[in-house]
Amino acid sequence: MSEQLDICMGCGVKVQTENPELIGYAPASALAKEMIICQRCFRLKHYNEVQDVNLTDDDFLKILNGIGKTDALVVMIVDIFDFNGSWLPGLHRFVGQNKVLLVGNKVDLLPKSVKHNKLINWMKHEAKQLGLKPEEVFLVSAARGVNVKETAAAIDEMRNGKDVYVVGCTNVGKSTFINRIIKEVTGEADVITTSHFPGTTLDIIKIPLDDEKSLIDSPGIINHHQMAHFVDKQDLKIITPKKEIKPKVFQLNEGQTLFFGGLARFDYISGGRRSFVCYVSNEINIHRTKTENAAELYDNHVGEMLTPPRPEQLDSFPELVKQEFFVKEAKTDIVFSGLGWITVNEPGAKVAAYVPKGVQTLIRKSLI
Ligand SMILES: Nc1nc2c(ncn2[C@@H]2O[C@H](COP(=O)(O)OP(=O)(O)OP(=O)(O)O)[C@@H](O)[C@H]2O)c(=O)[nH]1
Ligand SMILES: [Mg+2]
Repeated sequence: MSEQLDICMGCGVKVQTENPELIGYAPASALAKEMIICQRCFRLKHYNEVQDVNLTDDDFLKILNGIGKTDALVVMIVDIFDFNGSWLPGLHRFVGQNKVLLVGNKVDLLPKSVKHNKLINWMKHEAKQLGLKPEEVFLVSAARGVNVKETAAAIDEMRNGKDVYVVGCTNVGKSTFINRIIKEVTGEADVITTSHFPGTTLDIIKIPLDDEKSLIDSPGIINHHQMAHFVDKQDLKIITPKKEIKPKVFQLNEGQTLFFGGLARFDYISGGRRSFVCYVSNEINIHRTKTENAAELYDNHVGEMLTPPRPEQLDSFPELVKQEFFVKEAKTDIVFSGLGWITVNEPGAKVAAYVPKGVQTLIRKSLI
């Protein structure tokens, strides 16, 4: 890795020693080290503090656009907890003729009872709906090392002596996945900087393979409709599940409402008494109330009883907007992009989902 002397090993940016305010800054003394990391990566690694950067969506898209011109294998990673929200729309435009493998990461967040084969079939089905036909689909936990070795072996076989680009939207775990592979091969841990903040990797990072080719990490594309972009750094920790989600079951009558903190609202409109299974971070409080009182409750208590957001965030927090859904089929999910979903087991329910303006809601075939 010493040939990339002026590139930060943690995030991929060109290192400069002139301006501490700009990306890539490292003190001159750092250049003497074999592996250089920039000040931003240093702070992320050691203090878990993020320095904002002035890169735009276009900068990241340009990097991805280059892939179509190369002869490579493309590995697209999605966050299985936010499958739709972390999907990279228009991937086929970036990849050109190159083959694509799809990897669902963070499987450790789903209940252990979930059958991996079923979930892989579900991913194939959803990928097809979204216009992508991957050669293969894998399910891993990069953080816990579940199935990474097997997936890496399959990648190595399928790349056919070519470079491998790992792509995906921000925060899906691309760098964690590559770090895990590096660890398996060299024993060295946490080579690339990872963090729970979106936008950690800033440029491509080439990890040499044993045949002059590279395993290439890339900066994540920012999907602006993900909940992560509507909460601040502190609340991001609360909404991001860190361990296996414990589903919470609610028996609701028509005319009842659930609040997910103050971030989202779910109304059960009609369809008889029935159960709803909620999959959200264990740290989010779910509050049940009557729909007729819900708007007033929200106005009076958002930021305190209904939190996150916290009171100091309220000024910049968007209003909740409503979308109605009718559940036509058994086992359907109502998805609050980036926050989680509610599974409805029986058809015939009319419901409404509310999320901050700009966040996506959708209805899908149940993932579990
Ligand atoms: N629960 C869980 N969290 C994971 C897993 N893999 C990665 N993460 C977490 O997801 C967050 C993002 O990980 P990164 O590897 O930095 O994601 P990235 O795709 O490289 O993000 P960008 O560089 O911003 O595009 C970190 O907080 C990781 O710890 C996993 O398998 N399970
Ligand atoms: Mg990264």
